[in-house]
Amino acid sequence: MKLVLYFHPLASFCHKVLIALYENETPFTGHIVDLMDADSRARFIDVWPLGKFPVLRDESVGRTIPETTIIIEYLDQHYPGAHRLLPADENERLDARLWDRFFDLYVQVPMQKIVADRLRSDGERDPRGVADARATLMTAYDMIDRHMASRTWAIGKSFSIADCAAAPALFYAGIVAPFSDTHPNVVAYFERLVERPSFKRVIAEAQPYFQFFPFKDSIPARFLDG
Ligand SMILES: N[C@@H](CCC(=O)N[C@@H](CS)C(=O)NCC(=O)O)C(=O)O
Repeated sequence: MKLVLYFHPLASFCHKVLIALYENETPFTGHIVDLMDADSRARFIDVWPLGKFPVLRDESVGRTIPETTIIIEYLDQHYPGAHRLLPADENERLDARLWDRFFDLYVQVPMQKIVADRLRSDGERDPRGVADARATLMTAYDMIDRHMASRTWAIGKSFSIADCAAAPALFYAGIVAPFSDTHPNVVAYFERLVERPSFKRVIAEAQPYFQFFPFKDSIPARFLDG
């Protein structure tokens, strides 16, 4: 087996796949992509022209696998570990895929919009887009709060791909648009995610890079300690 993951330790979508890999202790070689470095960027564009990471490369079959959801499904199909992140039961699997999409599209994507806007120069900012992203996040928090009132993990009792998506999404979203005083079930769910060893490891590995996060001053102190 020769799995190579192109990623960056600070990037939230990369965290999603790292959690899946760590949950099953799947062996892989990490290849850090620095998009600010012209050579590193050019080499990565050769692998995946859209320049979005993470991307998995399975050298044993010469296959490139982009998109976090597809990467986790690929790992589940071809390198299954003790912990199946796509449940065997059809109804549960549909639920896992639904909540995976939910956390990607309605938490990660609006969070990314807010972060990306902070990096723009004054004349390039998009206040309307940021306001829309904040509104989407609030609706998503309301929905997650209702959903998690009766569940341990996103689809119930077992940890799945949906929780891999939820952990980094809520981590960064909670920094740019806090839910701590308004959504108690989101808070309780997030605390369970934070205690998960796979996610703890991801956060520990991201710590040296938090200084580059545009909202670094709002990162809770407990995540900054080693
Ligand atoms: N839909 C993609 C999203 C990946 C994505 O947006 N990755 C971000 C990092 S968290 C990225 O590559 N950003 C760099 C850029 O857009 O230039 C997935 O699920 O893999």
